Amino acid sequence: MFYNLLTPLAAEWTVFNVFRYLSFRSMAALITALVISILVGPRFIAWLRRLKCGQYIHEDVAAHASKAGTPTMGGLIMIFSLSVSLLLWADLTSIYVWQTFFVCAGFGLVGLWDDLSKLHRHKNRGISAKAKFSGQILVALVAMWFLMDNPAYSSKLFIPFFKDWTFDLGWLYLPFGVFVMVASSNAVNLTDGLDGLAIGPSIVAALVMSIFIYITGNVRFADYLLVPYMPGVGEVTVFCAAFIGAGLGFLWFNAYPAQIFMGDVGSLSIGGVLGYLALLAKQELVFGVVGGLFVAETLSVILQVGYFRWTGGKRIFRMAPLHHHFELKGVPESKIIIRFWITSILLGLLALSVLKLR
Ligand code: 57M
Repeated sequence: MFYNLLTPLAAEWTVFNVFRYLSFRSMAALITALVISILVGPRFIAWLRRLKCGQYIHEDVAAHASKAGTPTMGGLIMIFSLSVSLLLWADLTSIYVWQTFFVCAGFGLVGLWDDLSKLHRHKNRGISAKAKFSGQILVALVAMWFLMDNPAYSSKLFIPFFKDWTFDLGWLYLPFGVFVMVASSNAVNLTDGLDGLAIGPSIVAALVMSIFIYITGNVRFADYLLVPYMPGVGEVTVFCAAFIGAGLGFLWFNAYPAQIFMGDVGSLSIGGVLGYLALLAKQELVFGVVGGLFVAETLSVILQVGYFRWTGGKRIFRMAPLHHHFELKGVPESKIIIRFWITSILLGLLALSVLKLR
């Protein structure tokens, strides 16, 4: 809004030129979203407590018993503060910003549907896996239509570390893109099982993606770093910054010991939008590195279930996803969380090294 209202005044008062700069607006968006979530958090948590929107806790991991009744659906704090911050600081004529917001809100709605139905049903049972999956695929298909409708769209995959290697998926890019978003959404959901475990690596991934998005939208940087240029995409940096601010604000309350969980409304929207950002920045494969922690958590479930069926009852891990394995081995929750964060920071740095190592 400030961009649209105030930059026209720059001809008379040069000070308003500052609203043109992506860097300035991104910082402001981050701080605004952070402050809003910290301000609304306590009221929202108290309101959820009054409504008795507490989390059902499984009996299998004893250490979690004390978490019973912790309010869930904290993802709504993030989506609210992100929305207000975007309204203030983004260029509201940017189609890319609206499309990215649609993906975030669309996946969020599927998650909210699940969260709300869990409240009304017995023992944490939300909507059916089929309904959840269909909702995710629907949102992802619309997102793919946004991408493929763009004249600057490319169905090529850029192979990290090899500047001349590309792989054209052609029409297969459509199912591939849907897969990236839906898998990412579910992977963040699986990871969201300890305080701050999902939001920390999500903030790191958003930070890395914001750098790639900024470069993709800047003709000089894109050319210099051999990244495909997409005019106008740079504005999504403001979205990423607001997302990071909202995530940090949520972490304020979700940090161990958590006062609130993000719920599916948080995990599905975060995962879905991170996948979309990777497609937008044409960093689909690099995203596998940035989100390596989410990949590892998902793989642990696939391996565990596969091995269990194959051997007729044996397990590789004490329990999947991976964080439960460490919990059951007696590693304290806060240690697992911080170690997973450190791993995700390392993976983020590794992904960024792709920029120059070609
Ligand atoms: C949701 N939800 C958390 C909270 C959060 C196929 C199978 C691997 C699926 C998996 C599963 O259901 N995963 C998806 C995980 C739950 O958190 C809520 O859910 C939202 C995210 N969707 O925002 O609202 C619990 O996680 C804990 N939590 C925190 N802090 C947080 O900030 O402590 C969450 C956020 C909360 C709280 O205790 O109640 C969850 O884990 O349920 N299923 C599992 O992960 C189960 N694993 C399992 O059955 N493994 C088997 C096979 C199937 C692979 C095996 O290894 O043999 C475990 N889930 C739990 N206990 N809770 C089993 C043990």
